[in-house]
Amino acid sequence: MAEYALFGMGESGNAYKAALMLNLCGLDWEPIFVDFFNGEGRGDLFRDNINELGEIPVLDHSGKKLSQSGVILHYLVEQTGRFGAASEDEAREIWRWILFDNHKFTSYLATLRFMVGLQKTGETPVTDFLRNRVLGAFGLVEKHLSGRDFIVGDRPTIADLSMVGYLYFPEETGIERSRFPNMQAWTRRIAGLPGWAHPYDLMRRGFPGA
Ligand SMILES: N[C@@H](CCC(=O)N[C@@H](CS)C(=O)NCC(=O)O)C(=O)O
Repeated sequence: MAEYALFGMGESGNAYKAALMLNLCGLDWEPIFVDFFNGEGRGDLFRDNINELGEIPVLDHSGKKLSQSGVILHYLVEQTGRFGAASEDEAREIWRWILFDNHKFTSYLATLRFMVGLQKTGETPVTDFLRNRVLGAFGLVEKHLSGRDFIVGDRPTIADLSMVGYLYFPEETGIERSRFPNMQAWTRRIAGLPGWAHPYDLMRRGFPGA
């Protein structure tokens, strides 16, 4: 049995944030597939034993269970000393970007990609709203990345690993990525790190027909 177990699935960019950190750090880890699309996360078994919030990812480290990707990333920094802050100011910056990511970047993009790219809902007022929110967030990040290689400081941190969580998926979202060249260069930079792997190569996929 591996030292770390990660409850998740391939389509989950939130799980990918943790999987990417585990892989980049070369840790001994194994993915545990959660049949999210068939409601496993909504069942009592999962909520009573794995995560009362009914969410993936969950990291199991020697029986200690952690949820919320930002908390998991921070815990892995504590365990490994990798991808963390070099000062207290940097630590606050990292948390600022992770919180921004969880609220304004990941949540809208993940929902847009789920509806348009996986469920194939077609265009609806909801997808239009979500896309506009994503475009707003992408615009902020594009500007922030002007003249810098990473989100905080001059090296990759867990802020980057959190924010790229949904940026490697191939499914359609109706967003032209070439409008955001700084973001494209940044995602390529992260993908060039030793140990990087695509989410679909790290965890089993669960979407029907995938
Ligand atoms: N802020 C959480 C979000 C986790 C999350 O929403 N995970 C999704 C799958 S990608 C989930 O389990 N959703 C279940 C639900 O919302 O009921 C994190 O970063 O871990």
